[in-house]
Amino acid sequence: MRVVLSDDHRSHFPAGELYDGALVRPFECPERWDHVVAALDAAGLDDRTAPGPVDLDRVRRVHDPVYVEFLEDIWDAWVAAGHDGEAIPMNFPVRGLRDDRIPVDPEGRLGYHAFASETAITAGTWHAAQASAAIAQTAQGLVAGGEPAAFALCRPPGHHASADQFGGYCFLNNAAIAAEGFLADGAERVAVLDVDFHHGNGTQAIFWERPEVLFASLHGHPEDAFPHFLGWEDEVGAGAGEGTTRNYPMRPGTGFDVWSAALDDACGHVAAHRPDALVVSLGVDAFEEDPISFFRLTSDDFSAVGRRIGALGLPTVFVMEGGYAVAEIGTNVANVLTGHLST
Ligand code: SP5
Ligand code: ZN
Repeated sequence: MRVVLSDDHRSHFPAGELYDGALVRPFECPERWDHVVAALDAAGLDDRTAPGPVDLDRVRRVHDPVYVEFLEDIWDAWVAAGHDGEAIPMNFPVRGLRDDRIPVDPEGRLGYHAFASETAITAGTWHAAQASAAIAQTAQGLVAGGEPAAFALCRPPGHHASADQFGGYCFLNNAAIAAEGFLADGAERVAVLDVDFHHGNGTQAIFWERPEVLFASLHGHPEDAFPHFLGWEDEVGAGAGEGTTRNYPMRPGTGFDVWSAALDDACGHVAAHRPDALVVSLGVDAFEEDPISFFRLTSDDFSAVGRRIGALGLPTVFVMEGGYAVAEIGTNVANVLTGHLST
């Protein structure tokens, strides 16, 4: 399997994540990438490719141009306004406030384009976010060109980012960018299967009314888990896209018996959609030892996840999302990929 990766992710590493009432070292840290690379080495997944330059025109098929411009210039605007610290959004156009005006002040712009406060923007964030999107684009291009599967080792992750909002450690929605890439390259239908512990709210919102893109997500129930305000089972899409969104919210303590039954059901919907390509939002935070999540998948279970996805027999791009048990993240990712290769 081709693996697309680059070192550019290191330019994004905020000093602080707002967590438990304090600024802590972010869970989404550069060593996650190092551990994945080491485990890919150990598993013999050594067919490495560097990404090409990011295609921002294609990024704008997913993201609002005003949002792309925001990501591009917010750090400089923040610094120019006299701020010393990292750019952290703090207030938002929620119930009772207006969202039809974009503020000029950087603090207001940050809040307008964010849905959560844990994620800081720093000097190197835009560089890393673009590089991460480029990795997804390159992996998608390889699979569109005939490779059976590719792994996009994206960092920062993407599935929480909507057309015009960041948060949940995500800025550009790499999986959605890959899915749109397949459509731009001639695919008629695409599926996005999101196995990250958290609901892929950004991806769901992006494809909500899109009949050609099936989105299916397995995740912690919104009554119990971030992002808290999306991911119920009754969310199935709207308009022409009604029926092409599927949600599998699950409760604290969920183990592989229940989780894999949901995966089977989701895979059934993927197969019924008859997609030309599959994008997997591959977070491994459903792992039993993940520090911020509550499912109970073991490292061996991740091999079975790869085999189940491989049984679909579809051209597949795996896009790295979350996973915060840093010591085991590599093993869990490699297990999915080698499980997939074994089919
Ligand atoms: C890509 C991805 O996995 N993003 C996840 C972002 C989660 N951010 C908020 C985490 C809040 C966690 N609260 C957990 C309490 C555990 N006791
Ligand atoms: Zn996650």
